[in-house]
Amino acid sequence: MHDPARTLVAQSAASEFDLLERYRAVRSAMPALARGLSSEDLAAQAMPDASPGKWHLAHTSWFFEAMILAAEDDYRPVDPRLQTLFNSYYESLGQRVERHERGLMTRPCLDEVLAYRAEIDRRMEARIAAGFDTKLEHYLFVLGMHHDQQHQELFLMDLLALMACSPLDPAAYAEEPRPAGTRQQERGGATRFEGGLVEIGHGGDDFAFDNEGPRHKVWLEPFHLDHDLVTNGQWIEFIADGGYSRPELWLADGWATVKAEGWTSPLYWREGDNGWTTMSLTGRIPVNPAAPVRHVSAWEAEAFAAWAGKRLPTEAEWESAVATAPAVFSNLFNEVWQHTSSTYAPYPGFKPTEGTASEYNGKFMASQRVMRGGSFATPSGHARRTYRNFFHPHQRWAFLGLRLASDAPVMSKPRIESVETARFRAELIAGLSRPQKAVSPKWFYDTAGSELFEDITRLPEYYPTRQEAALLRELAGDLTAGFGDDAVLVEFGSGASEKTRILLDAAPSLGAYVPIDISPDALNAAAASIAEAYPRLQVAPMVGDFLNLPPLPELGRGRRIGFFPGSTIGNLEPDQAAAFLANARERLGPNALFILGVDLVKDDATLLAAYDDAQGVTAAFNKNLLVRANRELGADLDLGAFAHEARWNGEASRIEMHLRAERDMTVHIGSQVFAFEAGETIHTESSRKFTQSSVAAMAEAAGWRVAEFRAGPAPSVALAVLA
Ligand code: SAH
Ligand code: AVI
Repeated sequence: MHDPARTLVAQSAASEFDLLERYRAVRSAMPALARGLSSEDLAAQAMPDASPGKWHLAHTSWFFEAMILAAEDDYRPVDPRLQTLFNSYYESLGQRVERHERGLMTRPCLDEVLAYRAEIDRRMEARIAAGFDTKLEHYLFVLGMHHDQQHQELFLMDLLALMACSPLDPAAYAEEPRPAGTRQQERGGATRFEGGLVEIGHGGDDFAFDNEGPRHKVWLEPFHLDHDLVTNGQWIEFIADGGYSRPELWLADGWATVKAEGWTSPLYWREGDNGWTTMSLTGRIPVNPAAPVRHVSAWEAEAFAAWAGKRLPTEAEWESAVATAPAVFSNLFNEVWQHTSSTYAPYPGFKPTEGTASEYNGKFMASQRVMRGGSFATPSGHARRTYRNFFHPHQRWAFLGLRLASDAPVMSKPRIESVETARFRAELIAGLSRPQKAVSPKWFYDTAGSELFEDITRLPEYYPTRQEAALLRELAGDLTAGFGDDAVLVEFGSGASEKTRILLDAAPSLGAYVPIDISPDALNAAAASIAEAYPRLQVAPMVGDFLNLPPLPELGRGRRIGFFPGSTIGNLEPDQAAAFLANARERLGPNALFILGVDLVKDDATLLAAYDDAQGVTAAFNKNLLVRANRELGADLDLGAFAHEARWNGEASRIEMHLRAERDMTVHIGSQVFAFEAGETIHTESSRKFTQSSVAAMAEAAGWRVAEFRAGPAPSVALAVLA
């Protein structure tokens, strides 16, 4: 592959000997390409855009004479006539033969041109030996060598165009000249580049054409750039899909060109009985589907990109991507120049080279397109990543192809993870690392989870909420009788605070209400709604984990009443429940009361139905854990690969909810990987079912006394008053 570090001009520091060696190497290349071609091959001109080989041999010599040698005092031209004949486009150097007439110059003949070339080389070698006095002289010398190299590629392009004019499909060479090296393997895929404010263009002291600078800043939105070039095989699909007959794929000027030129395939392609063939420097050959497509214009490249649902990269995207990750791409510099969507324009602050060479690039900066990279025919060491090649958008005789880009979705700014999310991440990772994968049910309750729970409370199968609310209504008078004035009601896992209203209605002298819940949205909505319905009540919601209770706010003068309905205590492990009750007793202070709602042991069928309802709401509630992990932690849990399961565990007297893996799989949370075997479960919730004595044992272990225990009708739940 091309090595950008090996450009010609580490030469400012190079010795005279190195310069001479380099000069000779560069100058020997074109005569080597001409060897074996006939003088007729080298004299004819295929079309106005192309030049005869003889002209390239002469013009590249003329360049050294006009730019360097002619600057000497009393310079005597090798042959004054050649000054005009081989001036390409330099207005300041007077008359010239128009480009389209270059093929008409039968004189000087090839031998004379080669003699001219030899004389220029003799003079240049003497000039090199004398040394270059100024930076500009040195620059022009190196420019002359790069100019020669550019024409080496043009020589091959123009020669191919000429060979393609013959119905005999002649081979210019036995083997394709590939100074840029062999083709690399395709890699597949694309890399995402973040873009932002990047710098492109040439800076520094090594050689570059004037059009490559100055280095400057460009803003890029995130983009993808394909690793590989578009292949002939892909182009054949494009053709087969009507690529050349669907105006909607083409830019207007491109479509006009397609119609005017009658394009139906890349330049040189022909369809025969044995499929597509193309013209190459080794004659007519079958189109190799695996090889990068060649000889497509910018118009065609644009249409192909539109067909492929992608786009051409801008030249800044191309350069920035190649500077960032050169190793991910195949064939950057050694197959085809790659079309960009950028029009050829001066970079901000562009300054042409001083003097005659100011006409080298700058005056073409209109109506052309930029191509990047390099082709198989580009001399080794000639191209670099800041190199700007340019052609008109309809031109396609150059070795032009394409590499596609696309817009990359803007990723939301990395959010600083909330403490709560960090805990969820840590607990889920720890829980999935256990032999029996398990996670606390408290992580069910994000906004969606809290809403799903409210849906559960209205299910026909889910009796606990209805039964408990009925019992509360029945007992409200008794329960609130001992509250006294200005009491503070502290509710744990308050959720929607619906049951609370039953107590609040029965205790109008209550001073304050402190709902505590881990689900902020549910808590705040409930608190606001209670505050509105009970304007005299002070409402002080606390977001957080009731297993980690902070000191309660100093509100009201009366006693504190703990309220823990819904059998949420059954969702705690027995030791957690005991610790919670003990801690709550401490936080509530002396003389506190505690109203505890529990679900009671009953027949399995009733229990199982309550946790595996016909509508699948409980299943959705259970799976919300996965939804939340995917959204909040960026996990990749496949929702379809897990099934909701409810089990009665008689030994532990609890209903268990699990998420069962339906197949072997691996799951990622950040950098962590977890393997699941089919049938393996995540234990997501236990819902313990109590008896009067198990409630008493639990309460007493935490220092409470059961002052009252009232069970309701079947399916029964119970309310215990602890003191
Ligand atoms: N008390 C209501 C809601 C019960 S649902 C009722 O009886 O209908 C359980 C509630 O407890 C949910 O709102 C959930 O967000 C909350 N919760 C669960 N674990 C929690 C914890 N460790 N800390 C604080 N709140 C929790
Ligand atoms: C909140 N908690 C008491 C409910 C229960 O019954 O254990 C949560 C629940 N899980 C499934 N359905 C409802």
